[in-house]
Amino acid sequence: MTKLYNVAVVGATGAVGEQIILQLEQSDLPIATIKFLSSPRSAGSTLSFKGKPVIVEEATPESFTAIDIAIFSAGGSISAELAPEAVKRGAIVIDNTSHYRMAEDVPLVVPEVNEDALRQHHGIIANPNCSTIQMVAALEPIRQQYGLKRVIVSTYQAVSGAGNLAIDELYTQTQAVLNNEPVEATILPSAGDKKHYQIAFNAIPQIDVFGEDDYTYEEHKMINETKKIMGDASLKVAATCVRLPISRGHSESVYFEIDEAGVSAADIKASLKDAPGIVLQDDPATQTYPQALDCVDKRETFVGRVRRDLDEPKGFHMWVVSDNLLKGAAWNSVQIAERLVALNII
Ligand code: NAP
Ligand code: 3JN
Repeated sequence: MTKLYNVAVVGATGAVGEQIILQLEQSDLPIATIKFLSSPRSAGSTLSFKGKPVIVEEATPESFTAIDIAIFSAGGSISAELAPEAVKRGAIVIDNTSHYRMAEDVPLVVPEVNEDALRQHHGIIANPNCSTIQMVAALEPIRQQYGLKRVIVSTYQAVSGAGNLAIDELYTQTQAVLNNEPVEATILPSAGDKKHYQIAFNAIPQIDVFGEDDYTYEEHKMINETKKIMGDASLKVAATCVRLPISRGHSESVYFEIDEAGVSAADIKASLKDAPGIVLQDDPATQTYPQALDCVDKRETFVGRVRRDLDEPKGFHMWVVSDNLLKGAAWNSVQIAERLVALNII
């Protein structure tokens, strides 16, 4: 008989949590019961799952009694406090925050790239940062065929990556600008930082706060997580992360250098064409390339504008687009849960 699982979603009322619920509804995961958890602010409100109402509960250690799979997306401090409580009670945690990503005994997984790492888990599995996920998904088929030496990425990130309040801020500011009214900024670029800037009709080269080396944490996440997922500490990675007034869908300009010589852009496109989770959209003659607007609600990572660098024969450029709330967060998490079941790891 098929085993059924008791599933909890922590942060169910958030931008990522809402999408986790939708992905679970569409998933093949055999679910016995579902529990939606939040802070006391949303506890008592009603969400729905597969057409049935579910009352949101406050997340506490006891919430995880009899839970098999707990998907967390309520921020790092909540995962720090409650993920060990969930594990203690027998659950496998799939954590969307950065809290455990670089911990040695925690697998950091994008199934298309390093699914085998799931076998090494000790209760917690980390979901990488959204910008990292779509980039490594696109680079992996190329790396498998031609090796990978260096990556330089610039991101064009949607506001939904910063949560529901940031989406509200973009819409409110846009309306204010169009109505010729004063604009208020309280969330972006980073709710926790000292200054806030208008995102409407702007481009802000800061995502998360700055580290001591003048890179932002988002940039550090991309650099460190890419090396960990690809299992290559010597891979050279540099990142510049930028927020744009787009509600959903992260885009990335990715420059990469491969090991092998004599590889053409057509070869790179061929390795992407049938790669898992990748859709190649690349035809300059018909102005075909991935766009943020088209990726919304899709699980795949879209790649286009593949071309060889004009000066560096082992260097290539590509444009990588994905729904940051799906492959970047909710779908990758639910996909991990599905793979745990398929691989008999749970
Ligand atoms: P959001 O829209 O602001 O939602 C935050 C969620 O966390 C809400 O459900 C909120 O519940 C809940 N929460 C807040 N404080 C809590 C507490 N003390 N106990 C339990 N739940 C609490 O944020 P979001 O965009 O969904 O992001 C949530 C987290 O997911 C982020 O902090 C980040 O760590 C992670 N994330 C990961 C990625 C990725 O790249 N994989 C992308 C975006 C976000 P209330 O409704 O009660 O406030
Ligand atoms: O801003 C984005 O586009 C992605 C943001 C992700 C994020 C937001 C708040 C906290 C993270 C993350 O997943 O890295 C975190 C965090 O957990 O550190």
